[in-house]
Amino acid sequence: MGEQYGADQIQILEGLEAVRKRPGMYIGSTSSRGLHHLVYEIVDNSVDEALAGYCDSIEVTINPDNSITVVDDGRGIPVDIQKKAGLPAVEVVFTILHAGGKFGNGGYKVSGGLHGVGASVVNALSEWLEVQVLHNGNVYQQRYERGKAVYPLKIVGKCGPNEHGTRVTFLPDKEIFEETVYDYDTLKIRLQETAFLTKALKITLKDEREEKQERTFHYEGGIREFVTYLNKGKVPLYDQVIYCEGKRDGVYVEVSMQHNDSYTENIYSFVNNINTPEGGTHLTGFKNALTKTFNDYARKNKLLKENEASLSGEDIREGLTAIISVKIEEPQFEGQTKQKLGNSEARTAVDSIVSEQLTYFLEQNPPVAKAMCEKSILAQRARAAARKARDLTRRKSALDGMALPGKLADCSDKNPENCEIYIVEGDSAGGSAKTARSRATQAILPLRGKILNVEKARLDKIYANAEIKAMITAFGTGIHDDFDITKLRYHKIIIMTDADVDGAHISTLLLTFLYRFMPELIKQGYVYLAQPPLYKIEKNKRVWYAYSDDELNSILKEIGRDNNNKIQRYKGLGEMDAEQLWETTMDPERRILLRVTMDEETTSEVDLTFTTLMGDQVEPRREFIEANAKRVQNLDI
Ligand code: TSJ
Repeated sequence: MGEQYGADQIQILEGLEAVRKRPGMYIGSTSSRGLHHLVYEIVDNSVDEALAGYCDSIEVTINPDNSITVVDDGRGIPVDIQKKAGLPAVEVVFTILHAGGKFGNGGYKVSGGLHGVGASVVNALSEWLEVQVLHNGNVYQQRYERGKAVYPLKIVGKCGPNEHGTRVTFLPDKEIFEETVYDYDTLKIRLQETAFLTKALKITLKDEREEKQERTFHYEGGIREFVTYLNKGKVPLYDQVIYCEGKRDGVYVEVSMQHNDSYTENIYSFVNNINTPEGGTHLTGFKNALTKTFNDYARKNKLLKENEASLSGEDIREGLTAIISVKIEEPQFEGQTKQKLGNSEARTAVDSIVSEQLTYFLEQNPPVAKAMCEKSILAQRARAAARKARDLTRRKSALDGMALPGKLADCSDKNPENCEIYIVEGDSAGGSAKTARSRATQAILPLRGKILNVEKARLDKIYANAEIKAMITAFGTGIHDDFDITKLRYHKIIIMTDADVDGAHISTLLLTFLYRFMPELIKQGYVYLAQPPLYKIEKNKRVWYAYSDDELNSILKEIGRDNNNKIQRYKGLGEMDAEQLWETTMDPERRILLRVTMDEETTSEVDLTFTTLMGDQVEPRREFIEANAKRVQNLDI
């Protein structure tokens, strides 16, 4: 150490030491999620450079040792000495903990969401990190280990006089992260989303580990293509993707939308490329503008008669896929999780830009306006019918004191925390489950026949469906505006279906219903999938169960593969007697449950998971099941 370490340097080390002591404070968690967050933190800097207009392409590589390399063709992080710190700017970027957004000037910053903490945090949490900057014909380089510079910034070579850019490689520290293996698909989803949101930016993802793969995302149409992508596998109501763009009061606004023939609304909002699942002023501005503009147009053009009621926002948004993307210099986030945009100028900017441009679009495209109007009017009628049905059941339950469905075998314990409900496919499996269960805490609800696909049915039909009504009354929470999670009667809702393709399909239908109508149940972790075994192996009167082919093979390897074991392949729950069902799938001491979770940061992909599976076109559905079979098995336990 010695004298060259002044007060500034000591402060630097203390800053990064704090990050290593409490990493969760800076990147949310040290799980797989935090690990992937490191990549986004670095890539976001290159995206900022693209938004400033100086970078066209970004390349992200997962190296064989699970280190990550990010290269861009931007101006290169400045290398000149920054007066205040007395260090090259690039060294400041990597070694001084920033509040964020202080470095550089003007422009929109991708930071500002929950984290957005920057390069120094990534550096502090990496075993080592190397940066190279191409600038003025020189290649500058510096290396850090656990946040500390190994040598001062130096020139290691020459480059062309017009070459420029930044390259960063880092290896996440195994002392910090519980998981240090990168998942290609997780990075792919996020980078694709970033490419959609940053028109014309080219992003390449390469996997250089054993299973080599590579994808490039490059969308000249930006969020227009995002909407087309989200509507893939559905039937659009008209060909055009409606697009509005403009700038007002320092807010840059982009909106794209297109209806499909389904009944659900898929709107995603972003601020500076960060997903805002809780919406905020930008989303409110959009909804206001759409409702008002559309009703005005419909009245003016006699699509709605004078004596007819105006269309509600919900009616107009039925089957709508839309992206709202705003860029703003100083976003203010509100709400419990600080994910809701609060800037009021974003509301007025989106409202005025969408109102003006949508009015023009509708006037130019009367057939589109007509199709939208007809769909909205049908939605309005279905909503009225559904309201009537709901009022009726509400009144009924008030009179009867909440009649539980007849098929439900309820548990005796009345404390929801102790209680679980098994939703079981088919009457015969339901019968075994009723015999097998632990009566005090386990309730069984058998479901008969096909489960309604809520993606393909209007509200009135959904409320009239017997299986759906049974679930709603059994859960006790109510639905829609009446939903109240504190009334939930079971803290585990367990879907139990056959371990085959049909069973998986039924699970998906049930999950789709829960996701669309009671998303809080999933968000708060109350929903589970039971895991029945695939095989039973018997040898010398001893029994083993295997839940996968891998497990079967390892059991056979252990006990010896010979003619004396009788292996039974379970085709369905119905093949197990009550005792077997209890032992393998229902006994809380021995069973495996998969908790269903959703990643809020890439909500659009969760949605796609459900809609692709449920959509009309068969081909994308099969593609999806094949591509995700592996992942579905890896759901959190
Ligand atoms: F910060 C970082 F290390 F995470 C990082 C930054 C990582 C990578 C892969 C790229 C970058 C980065 C930074 N790419 N481009 C830039 N640009 C600047 O830092 C920059 C360059 C010039 C000027 C200027 O005003 O001349 C300003 C800035 C912010």
